[in-house]
Amino acid sequence: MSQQRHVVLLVGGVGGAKLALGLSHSLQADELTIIVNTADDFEHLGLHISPDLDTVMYTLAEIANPQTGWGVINDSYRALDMLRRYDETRAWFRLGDLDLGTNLMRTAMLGKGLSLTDVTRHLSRSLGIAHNILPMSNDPVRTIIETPDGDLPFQVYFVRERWQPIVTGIRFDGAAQASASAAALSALASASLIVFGPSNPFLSIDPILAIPAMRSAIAERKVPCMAVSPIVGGRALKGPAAKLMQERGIDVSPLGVAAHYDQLIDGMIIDRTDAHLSAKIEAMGLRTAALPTVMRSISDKIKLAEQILDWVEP
Ligand code: FO1
Repeated sequence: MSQQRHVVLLVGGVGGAKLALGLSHSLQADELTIIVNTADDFEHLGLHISPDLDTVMYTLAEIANPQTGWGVINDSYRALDMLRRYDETRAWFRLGDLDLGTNLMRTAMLGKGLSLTDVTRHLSRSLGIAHNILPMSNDPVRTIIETPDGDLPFQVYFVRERWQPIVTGIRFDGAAQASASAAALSALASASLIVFGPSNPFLSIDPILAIPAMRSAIAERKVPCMAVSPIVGGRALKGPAAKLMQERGIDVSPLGVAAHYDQLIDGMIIDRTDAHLSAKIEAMGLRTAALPTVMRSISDKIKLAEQILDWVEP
């Protein structure tokens, strides 16, 4: 009996969310589960903010800001403008008025003792999303960026300092003690395919893998695990992935990404620009396909999703 198709996609922010949208158009609700990094989460202005969960949710609801990839399309910033009059040192994180609604609701529901998994299910279902968006854990995990001038909380590094500080180390405080969410583990147990989205390996995928039960679920997988390279032509499409690789002396190419994931993946999808690297990736024992991985339009996202599914399950 052929196993029920169930793709489990691990993602962080914008890049991974685009592939999630493409896959959500090709797969039924019970055929796709998206496990999202929550180590970017932070308490800000008394709110629990989950940037990657919201980026995936807004993207699947097709209300994400198309310019930035995060936040809500056509949002206004009147609350932020008022806040700035009282304390401009806390206005660096641009939280829009509609986005505020999401974060107010999440904070209120968490305050009533609901889990981040239950909160995310309520928010995503309320936005009409049928597919399952799951936090990697219901426990707090926080990315800390180590720099020559001291430690920075993730959003301070990424947003306030525009990821310019030199990174000497990355920690995921709380990961070793965090439990993978039961829903995420059961999704992995019933997966027919695991995909690491085109997200930052060090800041989006690694925090998920830093949770012991997550890493072992993937290390002991019985199905293929494929990574989509977030590096195209020696550059990251968005964010600090290439800069982090340079700072760590890692080859800024899909080869460097493949080496980083090591035994946790069985194959890698690279961009056509990097097709010349296929033989070297295969020499690492990985299956590889060179596809158009740069997603601008919705049809790019759907086409990439369909090509990945055809390649893995012909
Ligand atoms: N990223 C920025 O570069 N500048 C911002 O002002 C900003 C605000 C923001 C508000 C809500 C939200 O969900 C995400 C936001 N992001 C912003 C993106 C966020 O910092 C990153 O998407 C993730 O943390 C990394 O993927």
